[in-house]
Amino acid sequence: MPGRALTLRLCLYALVVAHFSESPAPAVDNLLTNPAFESPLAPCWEERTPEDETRTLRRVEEVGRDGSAAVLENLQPCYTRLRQGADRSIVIERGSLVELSAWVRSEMTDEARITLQIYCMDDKDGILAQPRSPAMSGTFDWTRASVWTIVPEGTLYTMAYVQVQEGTGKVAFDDVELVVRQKPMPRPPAPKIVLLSDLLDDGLCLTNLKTLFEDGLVQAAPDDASTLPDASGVLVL
Ligand SMILES: [Ca+2]
Repeated sequence: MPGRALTLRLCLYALVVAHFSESPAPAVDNLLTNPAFESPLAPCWEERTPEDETRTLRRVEEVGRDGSAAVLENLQPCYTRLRQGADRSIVIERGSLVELSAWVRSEMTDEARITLQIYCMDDKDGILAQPRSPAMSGTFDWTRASVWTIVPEGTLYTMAYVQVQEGTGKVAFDDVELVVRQKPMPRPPAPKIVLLSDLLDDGLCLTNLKTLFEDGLVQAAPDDASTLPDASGVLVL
């Protein structure tokens, strides 16, 4: 009965489509603590620029996109920064593609530059990457801001900043997220390059060849042809 078979196939197809369309998107872990500011700022959120006569940095209840928000106020034009991660607690696999995002509402003057910033730091607290989101200014309602980066080789820990530079007025941040959008892509093996040579191991030429061809460089004696069959190239020096 072809009609019945077709009906069964269509039912099966509908079940499969329903299964996949109803499956929730995979959860993405937010690497930040207290991202919605529903708890006191300290100890996770740190005033990178302490309060003084030019600025305040505070958690304010019932002004957030939901619940509380972090509110940075420039009483005078200055650089006001709130951060998380200087304690080296945020460790992300190198080569990962990450996004820092937040919802922002502003009552700042037009001179203000409101940004999010990611810092990727090495084991000596050196900066390996420090991308910022496009700057926003003036007065606007809740708007999502974000910045992306690939965590560089050598990164030990990562920090997240919400900040405003110059201008006066208040800016509120809520629902900050630092998430891995894509794990590192495996690198394809380097093409095999056979080096038929008696170059010295500590010579500059050999050092440069190793940098250029990485693990693909295979050294062989000048008269050794056994490594050639699967090679992508041969150097005779
Ligand atoms: Ca909130």
